[in-house]
Amino acid sequence: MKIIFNRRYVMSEDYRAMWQDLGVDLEGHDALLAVLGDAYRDIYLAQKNRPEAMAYFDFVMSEVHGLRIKELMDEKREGRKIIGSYCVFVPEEIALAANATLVGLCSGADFAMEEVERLLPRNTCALIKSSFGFKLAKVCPYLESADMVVGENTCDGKKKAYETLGGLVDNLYIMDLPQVKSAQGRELLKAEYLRFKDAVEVLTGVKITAESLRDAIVLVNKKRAAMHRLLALRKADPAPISGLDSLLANQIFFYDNPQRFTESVHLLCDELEKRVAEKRGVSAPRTPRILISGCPQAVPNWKLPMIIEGLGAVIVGEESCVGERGTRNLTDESGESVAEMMDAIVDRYFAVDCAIFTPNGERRDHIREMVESYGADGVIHYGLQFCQPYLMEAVPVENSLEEVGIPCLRLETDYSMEDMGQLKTRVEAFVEQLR
Ligand code: BJ8
Repeated sequence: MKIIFNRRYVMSEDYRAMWQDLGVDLEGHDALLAVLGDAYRDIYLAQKNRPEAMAYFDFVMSEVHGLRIKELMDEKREGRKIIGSYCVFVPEEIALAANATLVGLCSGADFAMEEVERLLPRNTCALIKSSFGFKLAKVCPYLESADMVVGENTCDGKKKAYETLGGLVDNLYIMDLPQVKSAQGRELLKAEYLRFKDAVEVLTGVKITAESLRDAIVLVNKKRAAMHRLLALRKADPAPISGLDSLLANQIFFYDNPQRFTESVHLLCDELEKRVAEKRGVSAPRTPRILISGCPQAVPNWKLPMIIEGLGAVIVGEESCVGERGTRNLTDESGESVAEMMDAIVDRYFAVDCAIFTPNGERRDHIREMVESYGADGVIHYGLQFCQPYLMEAVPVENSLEEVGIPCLRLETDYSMEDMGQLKTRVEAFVEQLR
């Protein structure tokens, strides 16, 4: 089978035997890839004036269930373990230091919804339902290849859903997470990261050393620093890259080989630097600039950016776990012992301002800082239907932005296309207001 995402790259191998070995349902998987390929062509490849260096990211997407899975299978044959995660609180540094690869698990599209709603209440957010849909339908080769799947006690929906997921996934590991940024909260996170370190060492049979942990910290820091460079370039007016393409880089951050990803982001940034110097952008100067804030947008959830940029605005930042909230801070590299480095990892992750924390004023501060530094004219708050943490925080976010005169549009949606018309109307009116 060949899957063609663009003219330059054609999936070169037949991966069906590999998918079959993993227990992937080929019929359902073909249907998923067909939808994904069509969406990618219509949304991504139809964009005008894309940086040449996006060809790499197009290639990764075209091979996201092919070559990348083959690479993971090759790693497994060499004795490496694969760990799947649903949340940015799962530290990649610990996995890498113990000879494991961490991958994000698909949760950005509706699949097998009838079966999902037999297990979960209808009023569960699309992200959780999607993770169940991919498992029930057996269409995610990442999930099927994972030696350990980490679920985290974040929102109520996730933590109760994982109780049910435990019956479907036999290698599910649950990580407890604090909900308050207190000394006790930090202690809980530290205890859980130490417990996770032990579990990963048991899984891989590899003891984490100061050297392996330092190498892993440096590697992940480099990946994040490359993203910081990309984010900084988006501050230019005209914006040198679309929000859709930047989101793609943020999404691929969770799947790709870390070194190769870092190099590819730097190559992209080299090209964007030239664009900025020449004042060349993806849209005209003074195009309305929008910051998206809220729930994560996992692959292939490109609905909202497609609408926003299709209406002539440009997205200049994502306050999201698939965005700046996920990549914001680096881990201190000065620790010498495993204990010191584990403390540095705890400090880095404890600063993530997910809406599951209470109170969570830091997130409001970060949104205002991002508006200022990216020169955003307005904020679109993206809440997934039934996501209590982010929908609850949407009102204080809007109020906080109003205080500094920044318009905010609160949207609530899911992964279906049924509300496209309504969303377009609301976003169009908002973009007009910003002009
Ligand atoms: S650190 S944002 S990745 S938990 S959309 S499942 S919150 S009901 S995804 Fe998240 Fe980790 Fe936080 Fe980030 Fe629940 Fe809301 Fe659904 Fe959500």
